[in-house]
Amino acid sequence: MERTYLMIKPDAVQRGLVGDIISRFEKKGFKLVAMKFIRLTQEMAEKHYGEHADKPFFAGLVQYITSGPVVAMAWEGNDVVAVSREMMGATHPAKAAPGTIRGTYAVDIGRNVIHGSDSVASAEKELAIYFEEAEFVQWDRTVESWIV
Ligand code: RTP
Ligand code: MG
Repeated sequence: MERTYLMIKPDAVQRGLVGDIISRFEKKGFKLVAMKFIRLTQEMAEKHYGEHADKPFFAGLVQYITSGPVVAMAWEGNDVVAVSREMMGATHPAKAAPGTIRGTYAVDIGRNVIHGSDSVASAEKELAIYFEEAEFVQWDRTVESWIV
């Protein structure tokens, strides 16, 4: 089953949006398989956003993502990587469709509420930063057949 890495960013934790954001993915039908409430170290942040290391916004991005706690999560489901990116909305909240997470809650590209892996390969790389293999929880639910 496909997996993605989703992270509720520090601005969303501060604003009390954790429950709503998790709820959207639960109600969609995706399955939560790992979750941690943590504060990223400088090293974790630089690794997570390594692909942006040469961008002008990199220092500010690392400062923001380490500024407070985040919710680090692994979610499973059919096409969860692409579908969760759709649910998040565009990177720049001004371009994020109304009703998406960023379209609903954000106005600033540097405070855009949630992170989601942009490909299956990125998901594997990112999940390995935050979780040991043994931390992924295998579980079944009886309503599964009604959702997928
Ligand atoms: P993320 O990785 O955080 O889920 O966001 P994303 O895939 O939608 O966007 P990405 O291109 O990976 O950029 C990572 C984060 O960097 C910040 N950013 N600032 N022009 C700018 O000032 C700029 N561009 C990107 C955003 O906070 C974005 O989420
Ligand atoms: Mg990205």
